[in-house]
Amino acid sequence: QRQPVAPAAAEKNAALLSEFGREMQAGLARRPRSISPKYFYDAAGSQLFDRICELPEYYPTRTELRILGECAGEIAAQVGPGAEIVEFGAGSLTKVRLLLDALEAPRRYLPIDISGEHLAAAAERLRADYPQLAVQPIAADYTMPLVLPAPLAGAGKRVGFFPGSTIGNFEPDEALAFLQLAARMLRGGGLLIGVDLVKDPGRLHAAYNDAQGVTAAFNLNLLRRANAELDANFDLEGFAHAAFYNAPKQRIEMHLVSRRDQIVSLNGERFAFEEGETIHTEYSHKFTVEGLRALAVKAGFRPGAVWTDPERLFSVHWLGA
Ligand code: AVI
Repeated sequence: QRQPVAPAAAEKNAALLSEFGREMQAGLARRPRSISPKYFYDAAGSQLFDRICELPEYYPTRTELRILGECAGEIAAQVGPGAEIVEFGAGSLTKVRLLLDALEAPRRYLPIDISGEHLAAAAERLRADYPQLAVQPIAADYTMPLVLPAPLAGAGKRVGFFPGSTIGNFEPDEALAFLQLAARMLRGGGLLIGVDLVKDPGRLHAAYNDAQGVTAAFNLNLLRRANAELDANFDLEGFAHAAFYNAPKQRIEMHLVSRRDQIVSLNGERFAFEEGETIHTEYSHKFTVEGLRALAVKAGFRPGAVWTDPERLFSVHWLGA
């Protein structure tokens, strides 16, 4: 049960809270309880995610890198010379290096990421390694409309890069909205997108329930972050990581499950949890090749080549804009 606070105090508190605080408060108040996966990625969460990418059970990262490496020649032929690469949610700018190494004389790289400081530092390192490339970081939320700088004179195609199957973390309507935005931004060029494929549920279950418990720590980090940044008192031992494959919806669902009846306070508000009650923290949608292509058509793209690994675990698509 949500215990109301006096309206004046609630208003003042809401004004003082960060976006994370407001969303956490609203997420705990609604049923079913939920919070956006974007709040996983503070410094500790980003480090845990990097560890997930190295786990033996978590196949997406290494499989995508393998596809990008092995199909680099064909991808480069599709993209053409002098391209301008726009990366959505660029992070540490690591995967793009594989692409840059394969392409013929890429002209400019425009990485977009919400975390401006981290992006600026990563851009500096990239400049040092690719002195011929113009690197122009853009600190912004890439799910919002934004105006890109005008193309450089004589540049080739404008090509979006969206690896890692991050599209799977969006709700279906958000995924369509993002692709529509990208199609408009990249008109005349294309999008290179990495997408995790529907597969044996056992394989998916293992990838999100690793033996070392890193994914569990990643999920629970959300509560640790709430304790550190918001005035919250989650008992991390009082919640368990749960991840399962929802076959009809073609998605992994991650939740935090209350291990017992308990009351948590956040910014002066008290939230009662019954044993077994959950907070939904992430969807990770999986796609068929045909399903992704159909979604891309709906968004205004012309699907082109698709590259996969021999086990068909993961796919990289060229979508003409
Ligand atoms: C970032 N994203 C594509 C990852 C995924 O697989 O959905 C996040 C993740 N969640 C748990 N493990 C990895």
